[in-house]
Amino acid sequence: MIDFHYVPTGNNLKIAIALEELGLTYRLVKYDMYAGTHLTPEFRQINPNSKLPAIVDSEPADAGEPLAVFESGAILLYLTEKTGRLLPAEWRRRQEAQQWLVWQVAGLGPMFGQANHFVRYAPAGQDYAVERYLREARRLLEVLDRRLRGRDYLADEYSISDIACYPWVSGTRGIGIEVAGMPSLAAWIERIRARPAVERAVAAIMDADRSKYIQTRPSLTPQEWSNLFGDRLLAAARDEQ
Ligand SMILES: N[C@@H](CCC(=O)N[C@@H](CS)C(=O)NCC(=O)O)C(=O)O
Repeated sequence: MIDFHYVPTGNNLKIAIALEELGLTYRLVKYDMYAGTHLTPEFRQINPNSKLPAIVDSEPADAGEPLAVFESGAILLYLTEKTGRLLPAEWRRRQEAQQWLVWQVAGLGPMFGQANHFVRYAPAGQDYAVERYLREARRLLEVLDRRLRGRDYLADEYSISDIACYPWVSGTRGIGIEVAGMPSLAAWIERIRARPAVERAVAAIMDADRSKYIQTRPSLTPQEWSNLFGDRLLAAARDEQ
């Protein structure tokens, strides 16, 4: 049994998709970032970085104590190692899949995260930051489109690198980026969207609360702002609450 600690956002959808693709049994443990339910000492035992997703596997490979894993890329790698699936068996392709996975977690994820922050949450008037991150997000999409020309998947066969990229890339309209001019990317998005496991994953975690995380300029209470971006988040990193 795997406990899947999550909020209904893109980084978490990666893990839901992988769990569904792999047919693993999991239990959902939901958090509310606005209310700060992830900023507890108990959750820091699972993820010292206080971010979602995280998993706890009660049947790890060494048959030892339950094992907690955080960081979406590490969780995806953990699940492939556990099952021997979703990473190409062929050596050269596997290198490619791993490279695109790291590209997502180290590049596309943080850049889209900042684009999302400045478009949705920052006070109006931050034009330089908005333009900087949207331009970079668009550049990364162009890189993906070029990679996918003549290919169905990033490493030719469907793998965790596709799963890692899909959630952010399929939701760009919300921050004002259209993929219509990137035909290979648009076709790849539809190919993945149509997978039954992807549909099940979306149904499992992207519930009505999803809308909370894709609002533009939500009016946050001081407490919510503190939980999301302010002192309460910092205090959790210091283990002060
Ligand atoms: N690099 C992390 C990013 C995780 C992340 O930023 N998660 C967001 C939700 S999508 C979060 O937990 N935010 C809570 C917070 O910042 O307090 C990963 O890939 O797992």
